[in-house]
Amino acid sequence: WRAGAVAAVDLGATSGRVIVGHVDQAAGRLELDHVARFPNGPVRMASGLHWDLTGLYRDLARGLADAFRREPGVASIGVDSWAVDYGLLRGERLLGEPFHYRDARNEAAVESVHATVPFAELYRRNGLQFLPFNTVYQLAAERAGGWLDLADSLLLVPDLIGFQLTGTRVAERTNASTTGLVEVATGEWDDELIARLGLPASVFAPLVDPGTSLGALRTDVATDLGAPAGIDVVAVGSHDTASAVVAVPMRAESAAYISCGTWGLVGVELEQPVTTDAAREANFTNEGGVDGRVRFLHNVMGLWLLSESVRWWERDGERVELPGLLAAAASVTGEVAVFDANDPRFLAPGDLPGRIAEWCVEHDVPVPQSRAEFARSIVESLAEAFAGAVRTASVLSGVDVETIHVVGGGALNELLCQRTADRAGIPVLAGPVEATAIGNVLVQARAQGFVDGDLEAMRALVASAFAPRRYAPTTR
Ligand code: LFR
Repeated sequence: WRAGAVAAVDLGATSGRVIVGHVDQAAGRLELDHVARFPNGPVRMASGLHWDLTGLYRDLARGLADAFRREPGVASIGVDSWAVDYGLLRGERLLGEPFHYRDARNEAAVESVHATVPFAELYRRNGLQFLPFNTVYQLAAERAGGWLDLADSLLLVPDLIGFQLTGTRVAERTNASTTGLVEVATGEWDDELIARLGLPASVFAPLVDPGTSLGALRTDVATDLGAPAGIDVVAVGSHDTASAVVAVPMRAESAAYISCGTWGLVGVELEQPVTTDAAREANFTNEGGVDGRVRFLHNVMGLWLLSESVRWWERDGERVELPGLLAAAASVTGEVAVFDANDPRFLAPGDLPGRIAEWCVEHDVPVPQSRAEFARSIVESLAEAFAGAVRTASVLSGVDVETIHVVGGGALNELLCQRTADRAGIPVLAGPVEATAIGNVLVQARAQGFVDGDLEAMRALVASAFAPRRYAPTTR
């Protein structure tokens, strides 16, 4: 097979990036060229919390133009992002900026959905953990507001960007699996559920698997980007977590993974879903993975707890540098509060340190007294939640976990990796940091014929190109 280059657009909830991946499987080579990085986050408007999709599109388009300048040989483009959020369109026109999943509008919608279809039945059908922002609840809110009457199509964020680039409308399957409207047993839209919830079936696009071509860039877009005519846009594992799991250099039969960015997604990879009562009660999800694998995992609040605390401390213009904060956290001696990192009170933006303090008072544990203590308390609480979720994933799935892989930005957080190893009593292998972009690159590279083989072959390439860092458990 040939060597080649592809461009990955990876949009996270706090930042987006464009990365060119150079792949030469025969030589065991996989290199990333970081072309562009831009901030992302919620924008509060009169109607609620939104994404600045237009701004993101401008930034990623600039990044792609840079990518083609730097590497004219880029063969294709793939886009991944966070899950569940979508744009509504009428014709080619977007009906407003997409809502941010942290918007508060879903509370009433959850009740109305569960009144029609009780959660236990939903779980049997879609296999998804309860998260108040799953698309199914957001759509109940849209319906109540009359917005679905105006729309003729709905596209999840990466599909929406793929549509801007190519004019083709699809629903990539890994991300569609997070809507709550795809049957876990078949991977197809659940038409009966869609009808029972009073949603218009016609707005949903045809499902496609990762690796499917959406076709070439529209000619006007190719001109804007300075891209050669005929550049292909490929549907990757467009849910960022699906792409990240592709690039976990693991042996799935004996490993757990933690994809740690804004969220900490903790689980195992399975061939078949687990939708038992115990899995439902533990709030474990069965999301669609690349090559038909199942991502059996639980959402833990993740680095959001740190980043949103820092944002709060910086609200008056002061700068709080993360490396300094984490170094101070590492040197805190003595016990700090371990709070429940899964508590839904931590979901919304705003005064997170205040809410952590409130949790501690309610549970009669000492409130952290300094920023360093808050940061340490967050790290310990995340590590504890991670270790707990690994244990639960193992019990529910029967996977005997010998190694925990931490990928994503969290792999750079030494204190978090070490404390996760300590609290789990299992070694942690950290890296790659850019797992999501790597998974995006690999699925495109395979579609272009630059990479051959199954997930295991792709993971072997990742393991040879990015040596993980090992944290052995210590008792403390
Ligand atoms: C991670 C992620 C999670 C999803 C959450 C919200 O970036 O995609 O997998 O549950 O964001 O979409």
